[in-house]
Amino acid sequence: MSSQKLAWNIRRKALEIIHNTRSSHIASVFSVADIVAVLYADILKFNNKNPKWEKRDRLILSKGHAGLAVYIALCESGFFSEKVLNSYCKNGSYLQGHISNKNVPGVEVSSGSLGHGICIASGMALAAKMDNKKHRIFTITGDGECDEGSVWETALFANHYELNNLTVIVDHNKMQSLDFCENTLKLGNLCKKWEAFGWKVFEVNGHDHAELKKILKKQDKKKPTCIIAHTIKGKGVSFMENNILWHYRDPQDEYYLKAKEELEKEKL
Ligand SMILES: Cc1ncc(C[n+]2csc(CCOP(=O)(O)OP(=O)(O)O)c2C)c(N)n1
Repeated sequence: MSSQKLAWNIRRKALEIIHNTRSSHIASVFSVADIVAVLYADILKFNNKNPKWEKRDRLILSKGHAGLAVYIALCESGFFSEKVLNSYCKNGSYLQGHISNKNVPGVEVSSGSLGHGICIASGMALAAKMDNKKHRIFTITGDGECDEGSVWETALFANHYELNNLTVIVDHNKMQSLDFCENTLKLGNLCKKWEAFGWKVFEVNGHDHAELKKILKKQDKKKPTCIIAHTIKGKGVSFMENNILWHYRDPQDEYYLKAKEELEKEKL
């Protein structure tokens, strides 16, 4: 499946599931949908018949509240059925709102407490280097998540150990849960900050698949890589874009119908 089709499926299915289960984080899922789609369609090496295949690349979604995007990508990539996907956030389901790896094939680690997934990713990268393994470790963090001190501890750590097998993608939508990042805790110039910590930094449009594909293939000889992906929170549905309400709100009634209509117009 093409990354474009996968991204559309992520948005369209997420709308249905979040509407049905009255769960949250739809704008966060839409923000990261293209990044997740390009990773699963074009970049990550995996085996859906053997999720623990030793040579697989690892993806750790550090902004675990957007887990539905990864669950949908995994379902579309053949890791589990549509029936399992549709159990998301329902009683008895293993598919928790914040991404969980318990009994969910393809999910590497549970996350959701911000600032932790990225640390686990750097530990995995160090372990892979020590064992002389060639797989890569990718992790996606939010820009609000960069308020966490542990993110910057990871930045130091990965530089110190020359973890060139580690790629951090910052979903830089300039928003967090209750306000814009600028009003919550100023991040300044994220590119310069990661560069100052010794990382190879790229800046991309986080909704441009060709650009993402090109940059995600790059790996420095020594440095860990940080991709600052400029995104729009709520991307794909006009009234959700850059509107803080849709971090937690679930689309019902006319909002659901309007969102569905807009997405259907873009169907591939
Ligand atoms: C340690 C921790 N503190 C607070 C929260 C509550 N929380 C959930 S999502 C969120 C906003 C995160 O913003 P960002 O990383 O920019 O994610 P995005 O806006 O892309 O969804 C917060 C504060 C959390 N999950 N973990």
